[in-house]
Amino acid sequence: MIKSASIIGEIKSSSLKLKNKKDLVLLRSKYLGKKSLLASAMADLAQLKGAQRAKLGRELNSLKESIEAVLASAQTRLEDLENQTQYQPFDISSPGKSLSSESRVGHLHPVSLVLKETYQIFTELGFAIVDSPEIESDWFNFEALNMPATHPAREMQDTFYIKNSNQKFLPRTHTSGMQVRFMLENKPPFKIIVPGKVFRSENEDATHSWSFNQVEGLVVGKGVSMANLKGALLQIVKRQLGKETEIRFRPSYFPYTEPSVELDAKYNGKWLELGGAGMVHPDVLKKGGIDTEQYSGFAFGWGVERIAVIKYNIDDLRQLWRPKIEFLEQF
Ligand code: FA5
Repeated sequence: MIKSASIIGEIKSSSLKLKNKKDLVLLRSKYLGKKSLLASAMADLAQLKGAQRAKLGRELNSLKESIEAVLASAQTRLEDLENQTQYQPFDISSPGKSLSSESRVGHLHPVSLVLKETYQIFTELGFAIVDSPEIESDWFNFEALNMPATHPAREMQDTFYIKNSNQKFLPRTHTSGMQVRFMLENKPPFKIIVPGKVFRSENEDATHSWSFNQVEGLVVGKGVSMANLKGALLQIVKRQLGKETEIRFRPSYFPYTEPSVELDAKYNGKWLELGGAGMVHPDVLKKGGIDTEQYSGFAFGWGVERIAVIKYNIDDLRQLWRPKIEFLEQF
């Protein structure tokens, strides 16, 4: 006669003491193996007949199912235990590995390297670095800069608009939106640079991407002239790109500067446009609440990726923002 209840009690208490999967295999063979009590009771079934045989058969099957259930839950418990030892919690604030040939240590992105140097040069020259919003109002980005809704100059800065804003807000197309924003909140004289990301609906190529960085410059004071603008830009750009870099100014047009110029640098035998600049248009100064009888100013805005292209001899500016570690590791 087999005592199911005591067998189940026995295996349950043994299963709680298991330490690893090897113990589990031994326990399984003790209760379900060829030499187990259950196996010999099953073999004895053959000698019984009729209803007695059917009754005992049912009892043995139910015992087998109970044993299997105990073994399955023991297996789950052991697997959980194994995972816990495998994935030990660790302190993410503890110091990293020391420098060695195997450890990969990150470094600044080439655009960040260029910006770091830009900040150094401009702060030495007494400029303040001003933060600015990436989502700008249509008014600061365009209207305040003499580009009303129908102005053809908007075409060159075709862009995305913020949904449900009735075309009032946009990811800024240039950092120039900061000019009037800053003038309204500060009294001249001031010298600032405004670095930041800008966005355009652009046909991409080796020198154009849909999102890039600009550095805006704005200087307002008494007697600020075009000669100051030229001198400052020549000095700053040469410091960033090296004295030997050939640079030229070319007449241009921006609705918010008068006169306007474009600044190019020679790269691989060709002229590459770095940025636009000019004397701040009196209408723009007025919109910023500045007395044009007393003050004048110049502004410029250049592309940071273009500086990186020349400085690091990169053949396609789009590579800078592709997640390719082999490319970025070169800098
Ligand atoms: C402007 O964005 C004017 N706001 C610059 C300015 C500021 C003029 C202040 C006058 C006074 P432009 O669209 O040309 O101008 O862009 C300036 C520079 O940004 C370009 O010369 C170039 O260096 C860079 N740039 C323009 N478009 C792209 C692009 N798609 N990808 C990468 N760099 C670009």
